[in-house]
Amino acid sequence: MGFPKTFMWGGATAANQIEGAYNVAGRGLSVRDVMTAGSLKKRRTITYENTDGTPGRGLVLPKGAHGKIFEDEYYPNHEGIDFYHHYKEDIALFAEMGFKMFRLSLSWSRIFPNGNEEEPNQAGLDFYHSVFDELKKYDIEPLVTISHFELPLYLEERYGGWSNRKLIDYYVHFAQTVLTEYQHEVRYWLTFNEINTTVMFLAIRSGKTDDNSYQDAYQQLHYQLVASAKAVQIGHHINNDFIIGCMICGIVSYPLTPDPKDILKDRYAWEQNIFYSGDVQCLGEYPTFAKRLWHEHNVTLDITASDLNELKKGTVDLYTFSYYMSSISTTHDTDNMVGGNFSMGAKNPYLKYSQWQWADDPMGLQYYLEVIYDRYKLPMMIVENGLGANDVVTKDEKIHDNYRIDYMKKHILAMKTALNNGVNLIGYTSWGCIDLVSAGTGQMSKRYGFIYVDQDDTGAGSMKRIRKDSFYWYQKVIATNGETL
Ligand code: BGP
Repeated sequence: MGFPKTFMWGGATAANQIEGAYNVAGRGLSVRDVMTAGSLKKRRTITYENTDGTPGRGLVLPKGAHGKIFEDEYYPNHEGIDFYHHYKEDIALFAEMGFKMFRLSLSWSRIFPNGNEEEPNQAGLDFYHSVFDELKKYDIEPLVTISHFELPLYLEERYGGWSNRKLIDYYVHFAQTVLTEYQHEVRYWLTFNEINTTVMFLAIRSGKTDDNSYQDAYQQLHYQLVASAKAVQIGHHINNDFIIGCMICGIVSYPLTPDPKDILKDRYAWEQNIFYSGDVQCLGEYPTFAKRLWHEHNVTLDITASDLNELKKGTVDLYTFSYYMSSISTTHDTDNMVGGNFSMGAKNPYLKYSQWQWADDPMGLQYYLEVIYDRYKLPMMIVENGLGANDVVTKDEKIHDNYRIDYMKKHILAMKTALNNGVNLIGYTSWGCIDLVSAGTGQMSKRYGFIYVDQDDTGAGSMKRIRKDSFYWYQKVIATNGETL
């Protein structure tokens, strides 16, 4: 057995990492537009003061940013890879590789510049119509993430972002608008990118419970889960054929030792980081262990009876996730530690690590697929996977990225094993199919693409697109439906 004939091969991106054109056609500022490459690299959460004097929370903003742009700083989001002006060329390249699916997200502030308007910005809506038209030309199915790691800056400054219940309504209005507008062009939707990271990244970054950050993170996550459930219901109401998914950051965790304390800690890591959000989105209610987690973190949440009702009615049709690496849970002290962006903790002696200290673990992907499929029995899709690396362009303009081919080959084989073991895996969109700005570091030099983009960490470059060796390799993978790897 191999991949089903209908298997959706493709690639994935996010608006704030590719589009650029941050200040054209009526687009408002997004939180990402005021994050410098430096602040993204440090990836720290700071407290800052809003323009109206109220405290801002939870965002990685340069001190004193307040939506101001400093001319001497580099803001990677401002140009991205200028997909806004290159989308025809880029989609033609995706088609050349044989893509069946392309994952992209919508820039919220392109459609609602401040996030709280009644009427959408027509020019913003039109841009995505053009993108969907172009995809249709080549029979590439769009997979749309409604919100991928960004929101209009105004909503952050005025309301404190997702810490405020009001955000549910603004998101729902945005979701309803786009679900309606693109109903004849888009069938596959994801409500939020990596919704679980609202709490998980906090756990990875600090592991602290001595401040109120967990309180805020769990509250934000609750509002997002309610917003997601409402969007799912609206989507199904507009068109019952819509396939709407959750999107979970899938970091597999293993215990370091057979010490029962490690085993339990590992189980609890799965519960907090992976199952908590997945259970709510797939099963429609908070799991039993949620109460223990809230108690442990000293969290008291604003959850109403009507919220719980929404969660129940708004379960998803599809489980999607990102997969890059596995991690280790332990209660023991060890000198063998990793500390890269998004990865932290004890090192796994059985695995190799990337330049950014991400564990290369294809079997972890098989493990994750099997655990999750058994839990929810929903169709699954891997909507992010890939290897970030500093690619080198040779004098004759070639990129020999055999390390990337090797990484993906192993992961696709792991998918095949899971499929043969009964997992209903329906698609694979590798991350950053074209080079883009890294979410964790804010740099261009952490590249994932099959297509190289001539743009460096300071924003200099010709934006020229060049096919890497992996481009031709992936083309063959798709042409043979995963048989030639
Ligand atoms: C995921 C995000 C993506 C993407 C990816 C790789 O968490 O959904 O937006 O960027 O990670 O991370 P990075 O860009 O830091 O290498």
